[in-house]
Amino acid sequence: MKLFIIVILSVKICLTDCNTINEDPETTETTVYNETELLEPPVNDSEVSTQTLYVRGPCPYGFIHNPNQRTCYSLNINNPGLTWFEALTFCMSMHANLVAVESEQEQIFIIGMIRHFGQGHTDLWTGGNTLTKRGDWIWAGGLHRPPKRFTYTRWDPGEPSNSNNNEKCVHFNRAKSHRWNDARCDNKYYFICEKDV
Ligand SMILES: [Ca+2]
Ligand SMILES: [Ca+2]
Repeated sequence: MKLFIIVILSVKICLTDCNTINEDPETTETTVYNETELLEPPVNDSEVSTQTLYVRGPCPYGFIHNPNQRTCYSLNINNPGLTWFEALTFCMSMHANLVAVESEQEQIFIIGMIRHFGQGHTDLWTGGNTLTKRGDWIWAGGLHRPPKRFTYTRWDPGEPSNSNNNEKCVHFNRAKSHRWNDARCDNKYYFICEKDV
């Protein structure tokens, strides 16, 4: 029990200071999902927090473990938000990438994580973009992974809209239960970094 409390405290502390990386893998984890409820728009934060416990697991200090995807996330919710390129650069500075959402389970997990930490009212960048010459939708590559085409999508109905032919980057849209929207890459949002275990 003491170890579990320490893990949770570590995650919360990171929300204000995520720059310290600690490779110590010693943690415990307990995760319970209620996928049906997490897909419904929107659930309140207290419901989510009773269903899923977010822990560091084998992830570096400041990251949250998603055991089903063998990956780790860092919520970056300090003011001010960053442009998509700034966010990507920040994640790479943490030896991570902007998040790639590659399954329904991953979308559900991330939505729950956003709401659990009280950030359900914010937009957050993903690594999704269509900045290549071919115009495919891809997840940004980086230090440890190549760019990858989308194999799963959770667009909000009517998206991607590419309004004014100037929406090339993908964010979790707070107004639409964090389904995806393409937006101007120079908008400033919070963001989620991802690092594989
Ligand atoms: Ca991922
Ligand atoms: Ca759009």
